[in-house]
Amino acid sequence: MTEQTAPKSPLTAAEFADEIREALKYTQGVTPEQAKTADIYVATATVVRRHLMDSWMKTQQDMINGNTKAVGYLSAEFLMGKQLRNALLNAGLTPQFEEAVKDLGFDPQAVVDAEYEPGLGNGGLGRLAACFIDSLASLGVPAFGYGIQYKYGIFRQEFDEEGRQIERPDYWLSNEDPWGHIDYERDQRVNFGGKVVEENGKRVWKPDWSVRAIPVDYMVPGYASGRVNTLRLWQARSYDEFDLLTFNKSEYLDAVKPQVKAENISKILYPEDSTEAGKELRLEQQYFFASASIHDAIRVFYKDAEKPDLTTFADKITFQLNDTHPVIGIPELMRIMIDEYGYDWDTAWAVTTKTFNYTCHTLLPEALEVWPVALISKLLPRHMEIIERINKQFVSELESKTDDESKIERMLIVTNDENPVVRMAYLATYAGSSVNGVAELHSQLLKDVTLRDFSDIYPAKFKNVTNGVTPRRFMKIANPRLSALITEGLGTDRWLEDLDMLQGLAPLAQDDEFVKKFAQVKYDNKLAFADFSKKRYGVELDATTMFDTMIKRLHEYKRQALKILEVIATYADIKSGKVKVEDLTPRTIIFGAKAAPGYYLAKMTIQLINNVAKVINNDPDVMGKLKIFFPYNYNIEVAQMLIPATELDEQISQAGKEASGTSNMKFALNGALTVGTLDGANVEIRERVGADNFFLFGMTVDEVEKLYADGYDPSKYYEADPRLHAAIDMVADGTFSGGDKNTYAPLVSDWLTKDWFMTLADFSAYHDIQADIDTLYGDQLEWNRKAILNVANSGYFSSDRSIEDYLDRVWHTHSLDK
Ligand code: GPW
Repeated sequence: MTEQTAPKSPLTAAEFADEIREALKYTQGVTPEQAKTADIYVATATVVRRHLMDSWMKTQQDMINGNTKAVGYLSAEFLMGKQLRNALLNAGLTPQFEEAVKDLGFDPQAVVDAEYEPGLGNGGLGRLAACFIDSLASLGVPAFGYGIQYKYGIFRQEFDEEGRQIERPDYWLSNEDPWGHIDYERDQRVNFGGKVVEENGKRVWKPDWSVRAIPVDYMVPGYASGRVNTLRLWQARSYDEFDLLTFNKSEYLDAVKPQVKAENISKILYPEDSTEAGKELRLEQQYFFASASIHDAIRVFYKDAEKPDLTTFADKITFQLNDTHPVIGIPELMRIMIDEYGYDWDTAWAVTTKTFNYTCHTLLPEALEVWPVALISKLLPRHMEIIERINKQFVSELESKTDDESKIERMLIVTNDENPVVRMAYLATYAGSSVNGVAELHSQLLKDVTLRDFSDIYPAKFKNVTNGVTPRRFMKIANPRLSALITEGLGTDRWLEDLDMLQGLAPLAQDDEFVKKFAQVKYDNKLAFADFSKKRYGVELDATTMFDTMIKRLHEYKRQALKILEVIATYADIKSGKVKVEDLTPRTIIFGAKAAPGYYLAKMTIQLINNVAKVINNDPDVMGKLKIFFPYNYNIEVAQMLIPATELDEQISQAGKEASGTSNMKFALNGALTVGTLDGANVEIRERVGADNFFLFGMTVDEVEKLYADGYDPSKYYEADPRLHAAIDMVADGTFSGGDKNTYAPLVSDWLTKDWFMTLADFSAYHDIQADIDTLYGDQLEWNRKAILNVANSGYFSSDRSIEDYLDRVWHTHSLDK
């Protein structure tokens, strides 16, 4: 008997079907006969939401009335993915749903597919936030996710005839959103602009425009915890109906300007990932959601009290700043306490420093946000005064701790050059209780390099919390076949709450029967993905080839170029006869990646990949042996199909550049082997799954640093390795651009003269390791044994464990039921 601990509602399928019929009638006004698939989806969502309502209300009550400190996860991005299957799972209604919907004459998967994916994030950072709120709820920790309900999420990607990326608006709210509840009664005013004046010896901010922040609430149901938390996303609306004065002058368009300006704030997600976009509107967004969220927390935890005792605020809630985007919340809490509630500076400072913690997600200097003093002064003049004072206080604190003036200069929160800026990471590090990186290597490099001066002076603030991913979405929901096999192997499904239990699979890697079942699961997942790619993209895939996948934002440091150059080199070897096509291990190479719309080289790399695909996929000389598939608009839905079907996972960033990575964890948990560098969380994955079960190549962080220091010349590598030479020549000679030698000239020139992320230097090692990969793949039993060991030893990478680490090391709080 297998133990079943998954949530299970007593509702029968027949009752579920009746409730769907009722929702169809009373909320949508259609009969089951008139209903379209999308109607069934909306009705089902309505019903599931009702079944979660009691737990949601009880969780809120317990949170407000209990004495457990809550967590406020402040994030500009929440990349949630589709909600229906997750809500069904956590409500214990999945089997009833399948049966009820079939009885109503619909296909359950089609109903699930009818949901439009909310893409309110760019990539890893936003998806991490979504995994974290899932785990907070599953662990029963009272928490709010706070962010922005963008009207347009991450752009929809298309490719044109030439293989170039086209960005289309993602109007995800064009149909009904049954999950979000707009709570007009709990709105907040957010002010901007104007000036600060002196009144009765006090600094008083006289803003000149304001925006109405309206919360849209989403349920965040926990798995087997009976708890449902809240994701509160703010929408910006205007207060001014019409400026009648202007209107009377019949300047109609001018009259609606304030509305347009206000509503612009939540209109669009900035599509840059790991690159700073120092735009005024972005600062408006950041302040908008930080301010509304802090005010909201005060309202919630002090029950709308006229005079809340904010000296206890840090006992009610702790705010986690997801990178620097919400850091403006720090001077905002100072301002609220001093200006709105009359506390003195020291009291406000004591509370503020206890309330905020900061997570850094990068090592790239260009991703560390700075805001011009001039811009903050214009948009938030009172905050600029507060930041200046924090900076002053910081400098005197530093002077008492060090005589090193150049060090103090380097550490300034507000620089004192000609065009002074505020360094948000420094502000967060000084004002917060804790600073953490997202993988061990990353946290170490933060201490040693990026924030070294700070870690010298405030060593106790620096912590590591290695990222994690939710096994509910990325195993149970995305990979039902493997989940069933794991449950069979372990004799229980409790591993979904305690992922370390996967270790129990390790002995089964020696059991040939189990290994064969595992291999069958992988094969079936590949067939399912091939089916998906045929239906969605019209592309036929051969499930007997190795599925070799690289999915992540297109960025130079992630080195998609390394992958495509290696594929080209292999192709060149076949064309020149150096390698016989029969000797090739057949591979399907799959890419998924969006590039920031203004990122020239990244977009050119997309174009190159698409055109290499065109040439290789149509060349009879390699037909059936080598195929590239680049599905456009990679998103969570595609990830959920593709990760379970992947055998080889590419994590090939330059060492010291990827803070953590999280798809690497999803792949290991779904039984892919990784080919990767010693970067980010790859290091910890390899430690856990074992060096024998991981394809390691490339330079280490120290080697990279040394090479930079010695002076890096990429052309030497081009000259030294004929395979690399041939590959780059093929790009340059027009093979992938219809003979046009100019198309990729900027890319080729960058490789040969700059190559900042040392793609060329790592090429030979990367090419060489492909032979090891092919050899192992030739022994399917061995390959799958290693894949099982990857699954068995990756339980550590559950986001439940990450959240437990935050609870212990950073938040010092616990579940409601403890
Ligand atoms: F630059 N990450 C991201 F640090 O997805 F802000 N977007 C971003 O803007 C930044 C980081 C930022 C990613 C990291 O690149 C990735 O390594 C990490 O796994 C992920 O954040 C979650 O921590």
